[in-house]
This record gives sequence, structure tokens and C-alpha cells, in this order.
Amino acid sequence: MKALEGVKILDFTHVQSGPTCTQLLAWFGADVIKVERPGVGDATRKQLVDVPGADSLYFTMLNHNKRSITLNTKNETGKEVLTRLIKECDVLVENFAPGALDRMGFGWEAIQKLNPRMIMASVKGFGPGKYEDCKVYENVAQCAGGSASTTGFLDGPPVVTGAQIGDSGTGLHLALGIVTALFQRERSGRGQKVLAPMQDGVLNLCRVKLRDQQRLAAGPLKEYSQFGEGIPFGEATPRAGNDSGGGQPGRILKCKGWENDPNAYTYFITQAAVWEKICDVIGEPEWKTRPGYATPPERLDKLNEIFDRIEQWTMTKTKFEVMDICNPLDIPVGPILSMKEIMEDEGLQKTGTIVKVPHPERGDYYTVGCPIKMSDSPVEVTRSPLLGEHTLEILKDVLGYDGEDLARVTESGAVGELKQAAE
Ligand code: CAO
Repeated sequence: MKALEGVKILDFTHVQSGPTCTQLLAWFGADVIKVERPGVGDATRKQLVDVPGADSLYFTMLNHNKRSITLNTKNETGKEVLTRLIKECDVLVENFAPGALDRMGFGWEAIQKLNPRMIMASVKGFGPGKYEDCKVYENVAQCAGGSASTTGFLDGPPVVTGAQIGDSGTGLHLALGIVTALFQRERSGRGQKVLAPMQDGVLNLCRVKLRDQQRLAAGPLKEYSQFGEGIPFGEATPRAGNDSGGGQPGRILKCKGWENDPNAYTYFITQAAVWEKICDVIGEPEWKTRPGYATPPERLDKLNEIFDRIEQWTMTKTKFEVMDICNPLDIPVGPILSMKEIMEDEGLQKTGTIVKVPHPERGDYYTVGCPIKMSDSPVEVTRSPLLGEHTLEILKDVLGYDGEDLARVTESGAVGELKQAAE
């Protein structure tokens, strides 16, 4: 048995944010029915194509464990099918541009009338307010949510991060909202509307930067490198390069081979509790007692010098040797791992976080499996559906359409071609 077994999700999501959410729910055991436009489908099926004729990795890696039905929801018979699906399902998830569901005739009020127990969950770029009508993609959210202004180096422009905190991050927030609403429905008997705006989701992940914004009123942020460099602080939380976000100073330092390998670096944290061990490891034992170096507050204006010295040491070791030496001493370090190294990591493959998935059109590919491990709800990653692969199956099994009804629905053009599910 899986945690969400028996929960039916009507999945109107596309691109990345919404599909991240429904993929998680599918991994937790929900029956996720992805609704796609006949002949078109989720736009990402045909974006960044690497194997001609096959669904792209962009699509396959975000839509595992789902079923696909093709349905034209602007066609009258299509609306009839959608009405039936709304009555059968527990949750409708969507990340259309603002107003698209209303234009389709299935806004929140209409849905509540059809199924008062339904949870309607949406990702939008912005919450209610002056930007609520905007279409939004990942990097716009990173910029509007405070991430870009606080990422990068002080002397450079704002930078967006590789972590998809706007899309996948908001998908995660939405998934939590949905399971919480399902939990509340157990007691209230009612569905509810769940909204996860991308700007809000990014800001939630940038919480510590809003913390720093307010700390500025009390003086310079002493753990930021710019404090030690004597650069005055402005009105807003500055970009902090690779400084550690917390009270324990940290930096990215070069390791052996950095001249040729762009990822021969380590993150090194000078945690106060292990300062003496750090001094011994790097060959500066007198720093343990030397005035100006012995306590964390004294060191704050010397971080550049201290990290330069630590880097002289890390440059004599590979990033993995640094890890091997520091870990037993409880000195927190972390190698900068490339995507290639991560994909080939045996440990991650063993835990199911990196998974090899077979696909009838494209062959085997790697994906990121479920990052949340539950002892009583194991996850088996299965491939993403082909476009409309389960249309017939869903019409029959979920909606109970028989021969005559099936013929009518098909002839109307509402559901596209009826395929038998592929192996
Ligand atoms: N049958 C018939 N019509 C369908 C359909 C179906 N099965 N599925 C979708 N459509 C229609 C919609 O009703 C909409 O039509 P109208 O504009 O006429 O009402 C249309 O397809 C396109 O929807 P869209 O505006 O959402 O798509 P887009 O490509 O223009 O915009 C995006 C994409 C992502 C910018 C926009 O959806 C958006 O802002 N979403 C919210 C924020 C978000 O999730 N952003 C993250 C994107 S990356 O994860």
C-alpha cells in the first residue's frame, strides 16, 4: 500500500512547476491523470529534443508514474468528459496562465458546485495584486522572489541559480498544500482552494535574506566577506558570493586540479567548535591561541586571509581527499560535485535517488527519483506516459464509458485517437 493510494488527481499541469508537484503525488501513490490537448500535449514533450521523435527528457523527467488522457476541454463533449472527471477526482492541479480555467468554464465556483469535496490547487507566478495576471517562468520568479538580488558576487550583476527554486520549489510547496488540504478534508468533508504563487515560494526559500535585511538596521553583517574587506553596506541585503549563509563562515576553495577541472573545489566551513582541528590540519597551530584568531568574533575581519591560508592547503589535495581528511575530524566540508559525478554516484543509485528508466521511444535514461524516503510507502519510478496513452483506459475504468458512449465521445473529436496502452 502507498500513502496516497485511492486519491485521484486530475492533472492539468504543464512545463515544470505543476508537473513536479503531481509527480511527487504520483510517487506517494496517487492516481495522477494528466489531461493534455489532443495531438499537442504538454509543450515540453517537444522542447529540447535530443532523440528525434521521442518525448524529451524535459518531459519524461517530470512526468513519471502518471497516466495521460487527451481531451479537448474547449469542445462541448470534451467539457462533458471533464465534468465527469471532476466529479470522480479528489484534486485538480493546474498551472495555466491566470484566468485560463475560468475561460474554459471550470473556475473555482463551478468546480465547487460539481464536487464540493474537490481540492483545486494552482501555481501562479504572483499572488493577488498588481502582477496577478502575469505569465511567469522560473527565472522571473527567482528575480521577483529575492533570490537573484542576493545571489552572485558583490561586484557583479544579480545571478539566477541552477536550482529550479521557482518551478520545482513551488511545485513542492503546492504538494504540501494539497496533502494538508486532503488531511483537513478528512474532518471537514470539504475541499478547498490551494494557491502557491512562485514569487512567494522563492521568497520562502530566501527567508534568511529577509532576516539579513532587517539585521542591517543594527549594523554591518559581520559574517559577510565585505565586512572584512571594509566595503560599506547599502540599504539592501547584498550579494554574498559563496559566503556561508549562517553564523559559521564558509567559502568555496580550490582543490588539486582546479586549473583544468571546473569542479575541483570544496566547500569549507570554519565551524567554531572544530577551529583547533582546522588549525592543526592546515599547519597553523599557533592560530589556536593567537590574539585575533582564537575566537569567532575576532576572526570575522580576517576571513579572507584565513580562507586564503586554508585554500593553500586544499590546493594540495583533491576534493575527495579533503573530505576524507576532514570528515573524521568533524570539520564540515563538501566536494563540488558535477552532474556527471552525481549521475554516476553508486550511493545515490542504490537509494533510488538516481534511477535508470526504460522508455519505449527513447531507450534508457537517468532521472532523479523521489527525494523523500518513506518506510511504509516505497516508490517505484515508472516511465512517463506517451501522449494519450491511457485515454481509452481512463474513459472506461474511471468514467465507465461503454461502447456507445465511447463511440460518441471519439466521433466528437473531444479525445483524439484512442490508443491501447503500450507495454
Ligand atoms: N484543451 C483545450 N485547451 C487547452 C487544454 C486542453 N486540454 N489545455 C490547455 N488549453 C488551453 C488553455 O485553456 C489556454 O487557453 P486560453 O489562453 O485560450 O484560455 C491555452 O491552452 C494555453 O494556456 P497557458 O496560457 O497556460 O499556456 P502558455 O504556454 O501561453 O503559458 C505559462 C505558459 C507557463 C507562462 C503559463 O501557463 C503560466 O504563467 N502559468 C502559471 C505560472 C507557472 O506555472 N509558471 C511556470 C512555468 S514553468 O514550470
